[in-house]
Amino acid sequence: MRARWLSIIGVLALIVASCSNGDSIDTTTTATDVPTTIVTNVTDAPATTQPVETTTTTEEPPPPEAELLLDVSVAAITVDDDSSDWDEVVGLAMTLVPIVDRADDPLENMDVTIKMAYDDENIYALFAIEDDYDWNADDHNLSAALALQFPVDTGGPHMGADDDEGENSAGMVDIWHWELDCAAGELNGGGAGHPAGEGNDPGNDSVCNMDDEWATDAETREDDNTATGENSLTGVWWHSNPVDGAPGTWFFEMSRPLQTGDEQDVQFTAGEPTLLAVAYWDADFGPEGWDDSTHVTSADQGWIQINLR
Ligand SMILES: [Ca+2]
Ligand SMILES: [Ca+2]
Ligand SMILES: [Ca+2]
Ligand SMILES: [Ca+2]
Repeated sequence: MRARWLSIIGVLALIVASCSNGDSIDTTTTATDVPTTIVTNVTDAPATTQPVETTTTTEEPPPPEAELLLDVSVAAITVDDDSSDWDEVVGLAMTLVPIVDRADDPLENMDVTIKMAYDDENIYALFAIEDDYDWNADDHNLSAALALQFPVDTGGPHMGADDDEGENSAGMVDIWHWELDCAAGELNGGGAGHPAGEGNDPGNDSVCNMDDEWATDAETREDDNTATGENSLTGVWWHSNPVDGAPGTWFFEMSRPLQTGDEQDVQFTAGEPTLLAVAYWDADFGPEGWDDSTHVTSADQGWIQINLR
């Protein structure tokens, strides 16, 4: 499963790199018009029946970095199939947009709320996206899929590649990459004690496919497979209305130690900001489910700056 996603990360990396450089968006990698940015902070749980209140900002393209802010505060979070522990956590609500525009593909903007929190040991994330329920136990392309990316070196100018071919690396990103091979409510990831797969790469969750990865450019995306790699990234997913095709909200709840000591991971420290980009694959993005290029992302709107208070 590793190779087929290379092009996705490459495109996302290129888009982020392009935005971070302050250049206009490369029309070879995104023909999608960037819509007006829709961002708001919300405190309600994402599953609420209340519509998310939105505020419309400028029609100008946002400047690179720091336009999207997500405050991360201390909270008591348990990774399970319950989001009530996030009720008091302020989130970032935004619209993810298709990274490519192919007229024959049913890609649409999608609304997401991202929350993060931490305690003495761990960082936590809750990704809640409005999308109908599709899950297939035998083919994860017919289910939802998710990726979170964090640049490992936030002091660098950007991550990914700085050329259209994606060959010149401009820095490493840490990737939490989740394709849904296990059912709702099950504990996914290395923290669930799943054995490594694919040549025993330690970052590869061979059971549920919640992998701890890294990338430096479009052609280099791997599981965290050093001998000293720390890959206890753990998560549980569920849906508010798990009936085939029924509208509702997908929830992805995740945690990982703040400090892993793994050079292929971002390290989180209170008081120090870092950056985030997210991507989501919808099973309805193609007749046989999503494919490499069919996804929505935050990258066109620049990095999300996450601030551990
Ligand atoms: Ca929970
Ligand atoms: Ca859908
Ligand atoms: Ca790792
Ligand atoms: Ca990693």
